[in-house]
Amino acid sequence: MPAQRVVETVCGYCHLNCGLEVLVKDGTIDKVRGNKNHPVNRGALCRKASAAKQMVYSNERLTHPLARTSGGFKRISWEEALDRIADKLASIRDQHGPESLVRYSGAPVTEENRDAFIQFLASYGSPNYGNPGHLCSVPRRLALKLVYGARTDPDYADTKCIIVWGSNPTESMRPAETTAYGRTDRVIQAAQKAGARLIVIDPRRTEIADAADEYVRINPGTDAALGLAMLNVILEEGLYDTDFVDKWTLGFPQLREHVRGLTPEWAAGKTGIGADRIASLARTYASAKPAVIREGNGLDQHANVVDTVRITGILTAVTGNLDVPGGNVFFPMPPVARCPVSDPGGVRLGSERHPLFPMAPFPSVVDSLITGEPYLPRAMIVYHGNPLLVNANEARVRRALERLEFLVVYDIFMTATAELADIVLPDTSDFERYGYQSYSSREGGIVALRQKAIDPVGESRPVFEVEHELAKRLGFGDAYPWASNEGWVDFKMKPLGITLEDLKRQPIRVVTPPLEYRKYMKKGFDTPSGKVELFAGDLRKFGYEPIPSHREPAAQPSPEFPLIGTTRRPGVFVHTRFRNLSRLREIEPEPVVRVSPADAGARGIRDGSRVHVRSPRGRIEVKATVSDEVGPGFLVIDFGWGNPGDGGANVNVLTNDDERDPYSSTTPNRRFACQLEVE
Ligand SMILES: Nc1nc2c(c(=O)[nH]1)N[C@H]1C(S)=C(S)[C@@H](COP(=O)(O)OP(=O)(O)OC[C@H]3O[C@@H](n4cnc5c(=O)[nH]c(N)nc54)[C@H](O)[C@@H]3O)O[C@H]1N2
Ligand SMILES: Nc1nc2c(c(=O)[nH]1)N[C@H]1C(S)=C(S)[C@@H](COP(=O)(O)OP(=O)(O)OC[C@H]3O[C@@H](n4cnc5c(=O)[nH]c(N)nc54)[C@H](O)[C@@H]3O)O[C@H]1N2
Ligand code: SF4
Ligand SMILES: [Mo]
Repeated sequence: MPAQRVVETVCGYCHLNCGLEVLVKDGTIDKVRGNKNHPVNRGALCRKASAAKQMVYSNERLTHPLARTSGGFKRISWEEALDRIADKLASIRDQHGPESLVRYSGAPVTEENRDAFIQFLASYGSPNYGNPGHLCSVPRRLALKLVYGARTDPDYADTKCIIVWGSNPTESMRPAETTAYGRTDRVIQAAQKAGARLIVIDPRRTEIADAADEYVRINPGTDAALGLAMLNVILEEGLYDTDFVDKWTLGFPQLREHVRGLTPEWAAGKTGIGADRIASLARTYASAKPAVIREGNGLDQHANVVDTVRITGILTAVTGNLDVPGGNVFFPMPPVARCPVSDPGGVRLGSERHPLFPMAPFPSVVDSLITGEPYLPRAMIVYHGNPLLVNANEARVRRALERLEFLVVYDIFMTATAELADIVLPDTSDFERYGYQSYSSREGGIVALRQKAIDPVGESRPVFEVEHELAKRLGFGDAYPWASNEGWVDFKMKPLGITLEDLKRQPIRVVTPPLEYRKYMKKGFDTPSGKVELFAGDLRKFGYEPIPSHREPAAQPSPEFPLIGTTRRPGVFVHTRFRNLSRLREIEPEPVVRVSPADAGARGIRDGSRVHVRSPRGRIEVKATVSDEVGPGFLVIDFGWGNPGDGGANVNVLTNDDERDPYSSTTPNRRFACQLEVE
């Protein structure tokens, strides 16, 4: 009889971290299915996870360390790889100082990824920790922290009105940042069925826009103008919550003065939305009580993101929708342990220009590599990320990465970034190692165990074991707080009073008291004044304005580049991943530019034509799809292509990294001027 077992675990392919059951037969994965007991997906399985077996056993997996030689990459042993990395990092530290090492990890889709090499970097002595955070969540979190102390998530269950603002939850499956509501692809529909009005604000008419009661097409990067004009209507017409504003906000008179002239007529020309429509949107949102705003990643990837989300946060607060049932709520999260690193000192790259950003923004790392100011980074460890393809202006990022003395890439597949590396390390997949995931919910903060279901494929090794091996070689292994992924889980669980063994017995646990509303009544808000800061006076110290504003995006149509391009995230993939899985590739075989019938007609472009898109930064070739999802004057191009062997063009060849958000260094990856041409 073959040995069979079912391993309860957590998917790590995207931020949802759904619960899975893995059927293991004779030590290999036989089948993956959704776990009915998991609070996120309740048994559902998406197309990506149903291709999990193909991913794990792909013959393109990295199965042993590789070193660059003049004749291409050559196989080396782990001993040699670890020794070479440690020797090089030791000599760089001695010659140039520890801050010359930069850590980049990808989107923190798992908590291993979030923590990977953080402890290592600080123990080594470098403050230069980064990821694509400047394009993803971190600017939104920073904005909401400035207004009311922390991020909120929508409390959909009892709401009357939902604004999906720059989010595409049908594809991203992400109706919030961390909250487990049940089957996430259905939460919003369920609220709608229960009577909530759904409004979607997006430059592209997405699937959820089609399902909405109201779709508002907006010119990308102009949401701050829309939000300010909504505030103008709400304040002028007295539609705000006077009691909350009086007791719990700071700077209402200044805000009122600030938005006085910012009328719907003022915003109409900027946003492309009619003035009447803006006024009615403001009235609908302010009078439907309670109401939620789901601020999504569509707001992040613009050069005015922080002020934009400060404005949406202010809308939530002044309408009395903050931390109330059916509003935007501070959900409880598990208080897991933080890495015990202390501040290693040194000047973090980008900190002079972006003093409030909690890490080294990648565009600032690129600047330093190009200019040598304030100093030249020498080495980079890339874990679970693909910085060459995902950052704006691929050509400049490539030039920057080529200036590194030493690049280590630790992935499960060969990537465009890994092709530039000196050493490539093979990681285990999510099914081959331990980890855990935190979630919030109405019932309380939740942790769930990611279990090792099978032995590592090839010679792949999990991250915390590798970190520890390097720490030992560099002389700081003794004090290291864990030596393996298992040790790391135990460490993180300590404040909860549980261990990995406890989690194995009960892999999904609610570990905090249930959600409470209006917590500010007891403890105020986590801002300098303890109130919601409509006017954040402390920002002056850092050279920022206390009240958020709209800034016109730099990319505007011109005779040479008359169109505005933005990007789409194809839901069957995750960023640059999975193009090598035939099951998914059948659904989305190649990157596409969506173009309006008017712009296609004017250029003689038909559905399926091969076209070139040209911007001031470069040119790519893609297939055209003629669609009224897109308004005239705009293009939507698929993001995530460009890895070796995928045959598709990277849209970030076209994007621009000159314009930056002053707080977060965010580049406008979702707005660039371009032209569409047939050969
Ligand atoms: N124009 C444009 N640019 C964008 C975006 C956009 O929408 N438009 N989106 C932005 C956003 S929101 C984000 S978050 C970033 C994403 O940026 P990244 O996170 O850097 O990109 P990914 O493609 O997710 O890279 C993840 C890498 O991890 C590898 N990987 C997968 N599983 C494992 C594992 O278990 N271990 C290890 N070691 N590696 C693994 C994959 O093979 C892949 O190479 O891109 C940003 N850039
Ligand atoms: N299948 C799948 N799931 C994923 C990912 C993936 O790559 N694939 N990526 C994960 C990651 S890292 C993230 S960050 C989340 C993101 O998940 P969400 O926050 O839901 O964001 P997106 O799915 O990128 O959708 C953003 C929407 O904003 C729109 N948009 C672009 N610019 C603007 C603008 O200026 N204003 C407004 N109002 N809208 C704008 C876009 O057209 C798009 O429809 O998804 C996660 N989940
Ligand atoms: S939605 Fe994301 S986390 Fe859930 S099964 Fe699919 S890829 Fe995995
Ligand atoms: Mo992201």
